[in-house]
This record gives sequence, structure tokens and C-alpha cells, in this order.
Amino acid sequence: MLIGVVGKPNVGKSTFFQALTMAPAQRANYPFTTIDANRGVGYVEIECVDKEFGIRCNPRHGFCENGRRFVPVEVMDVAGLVPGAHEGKGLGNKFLDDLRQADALIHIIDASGSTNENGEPVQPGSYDPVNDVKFLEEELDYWIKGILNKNWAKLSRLEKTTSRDKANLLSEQLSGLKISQPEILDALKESEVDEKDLESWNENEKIKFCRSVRKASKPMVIAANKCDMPAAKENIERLKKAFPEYIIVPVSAESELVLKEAAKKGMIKYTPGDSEFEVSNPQQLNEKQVRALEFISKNVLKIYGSTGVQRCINAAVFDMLKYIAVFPGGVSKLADAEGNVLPDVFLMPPKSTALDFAERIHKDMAKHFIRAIDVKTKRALGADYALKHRDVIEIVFGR
Ligand SMILES: Nc1nc2c(ncn2[C@@H]2O[C@H](COP(=O)(O)OP(=O)(O)OP(=O)(O)O)[C@@H](O)[C@H]2O)c(=O)[nH]1
Ligand SMILES: [Mg+2]
Repeated sequence: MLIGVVGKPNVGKSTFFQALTMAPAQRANYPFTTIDANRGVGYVEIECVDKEFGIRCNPRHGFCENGRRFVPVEVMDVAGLVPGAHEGKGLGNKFLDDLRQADALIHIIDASGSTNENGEPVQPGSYDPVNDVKFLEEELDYWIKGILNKNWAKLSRLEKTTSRDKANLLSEQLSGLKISQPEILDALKESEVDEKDLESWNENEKIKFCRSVRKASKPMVIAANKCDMPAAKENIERLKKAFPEYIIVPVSAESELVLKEAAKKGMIKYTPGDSEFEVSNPQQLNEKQVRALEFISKNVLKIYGSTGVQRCINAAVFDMLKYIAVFPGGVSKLADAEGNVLPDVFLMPPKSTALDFAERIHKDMAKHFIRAIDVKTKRALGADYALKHRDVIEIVFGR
């Protein structure tokens, strides 16, 4: 699972990435601060199952706080994208190619309207961020079209001269984008080109198809960043009206970073996603820090309910990709050999079965699969049992 953080330059992508992963990334108020993609580990939050068993877990990866379990997910921060990127403008194609492997995208926009289309600083509120959503969609569509066009003549010929059909040929050509053949079939239907020979597609039909491919292969959440600035409020309302099809999350990446850093230093108690924080030791804070924390509380948490960073990654993984979290466990034992209770939890794609889960834990478990057990109810489950979010599953296997 890889989540890509995208957007035009200077909107706060690296700040968001850093707030999510606490991995260092260069940040500054000018375009193209980031050139090479940064990769790090962020966390999605789920309600842990440990309290249902009356125990406390010891995660091997990630962490658990007050029954909220944070499960690792890989995150990538890439260079900013400007209009014309698919033709190589800005850092153009390099950026786009970094995105191939992403399962979903978080599109960071500057909701305060203080950066123009090239990411240059302008008077807050003077640039309309509604433009940025359309522009990014288009850049991605044209980028996909570029990948198709590279081999269009060859694909058309193969369709005519071999037994291979369109879906098969196109899914091979687009395989790097993480799109499946059934998704390609859906995209062909949605763009109404499923009955037309590749040779006869016009430019308009190609772009319509690419749009469908983009929606299927790179589902997107919109992070309306810099919501701490007064100009953002009205823009966020307009964005929600203009794009009802998107999940739009008000975000203050900068605030999340400040809160996480303060929590790390022991100044405050704060768990990512919280709607408030608690000052642990008021004496430890200087006047500037007090003011910064008060600002965040008043202008972000009280208005929007959280800094939004955690909500974005959760929305990408659970609402857009529809993944579920499943815990391996045993009816008689929830700990591993080292005594770690519920040490693992796996993020599984939708429609995963008990057998898929066995495969995910270990190939041999799937090969010698006998049955699965729902550890919460102790009910036996077959190989094709459809897993549910927060299931705890034991796999019984032979040798
Ligand atoms: N007010 C406010 N400013 C922010 C926020 N997040 C980022 N910024 C500022 O926006 C500027 C750009 O931040 P970066 O994280 O470097 O932006 P980027 O999108 O990675 O920029 P490039 O790498 O140049 O594309 C910096 O001055 C940040 O301090 C936020 O939530 N609120
Ligand atoms: Mg950056």
C-alpha cells in the first residue's frame, strides 16, 4: 500500500508528509523545494480489538494509544506539479512517473488562496483553489494518455491481428499504474468505447477513457490545507459545493506538525486525529509556544474538529480504497512467541477472503489451509469467507 501526496508547488505537501510520517523533508515558501520524492511511513487509525478481549496489545509495527491502533502505511511526497507537467513543464514527467506505484492520492491544495497556479506566493485569498482540482485531474489524465499513445499503433495492430482483446492489451500497457483488467473493462464501458476498435478512437474518446482509468487507479482525497488562515474558510465551502464527488478535508499540516513535535518533547498530550490536546507541564512552555498552541486550538481544532491530517490518510485507505484491517490471532492464544499480544494487523483489499489472509501471513498457510476461525465468536470459517473490518482470524493449516 502506497499513498502519494500530490499537488502544485508550495501548497504544503512536504509539511503534510512530515506531519504524517515525522520523517524529515525540506519545506520552504517557494516552488520546487522538493525535487526527489520522499518516502516514509504514516499510520492509519483504527479502533483496536484489544479491549474486546480485556487485554492490552503490543504492536510490532505502529502503536496503540487508548484503544486506538495506528497501522503503518507507506507514504510518498513528490515534486510539485504545474500546468503542462505532462508535456515536461516544471519537473513534469519525473514527478508523474513517481506516482505510478501509488494506490491512492492525497491532493494537497492551498485553501487559503495564497499561492498562484505556479505555486508562487500571492496575497492570501487572491487565488481561487477551485482551479487546482481541475488542473490536477487534467494533468493526470494527459499523463495516462501519454503512456497509452506511446504504443497506440502497436496496440491497434495487435487487436486486429491477434486474438487478444482491448481490455487485455490495455491492461498490459497500463500495468505499471496498478490497475486491474476488470477495472480496465469498467473504464472501457464507462467511457463508451468498449465496442469500438482501438484504431478508430478519436482524441476525445481517448481522454475520456484515461479519465476513467485515473479514477479507478488513483482514487483521490482532497486536503484543503492552510485552513488555519482566515481566507480558507470561504474557499473550503466553495470547494465542497464545486466538487461534491470528492471527500474534502480541511487540513492544517503545519498545526499537526507543531502538535506532534510538542507531544514528542513531552510538552503536551496529543494523539493524532484528536480534537484537543492537554498541556502536560505549563512551566515548560515559553510565551511563544503558548501563543502557537492557543492559535491552533482556536483557529483549527475548535473550528474543524482536528488538524485533518489523520482524517485524510484514513479517508484514502478506508473510504476510497475500502481496505479493511484484520488481526491474526488464536482462539487459545493472542500473543506471539515473544509474548506480544495482538502484535500484527494487516490491511487487506476489499473482498479479501480467509484464504487471501492465510496467503498474506505465509504462503505455506495458504497451501495447507484447512479452515479459519473467527476468534471473537470461535466460529469455523471456510476458505472463501469474506473478511470484515476488525476481524480476528486464526488459520488452521496442515503440513
Ligand atoms: N499557514 C500554513 N502554512 C503552511 C501549512 N502547511 C504548509 N505551509 C507553508 O507552506 C509553504 C510550503 O510548504 P512545503 O511543505 O514546502 O510545500 P510543498 O508543497 O512541499 O512545496 P514544493 O516542494 O516546493 O512543491 C511553507 O512556507 C510552509 O510553512 C499550513 O497548514 N498552514
Ligand atoms: Mg515539497
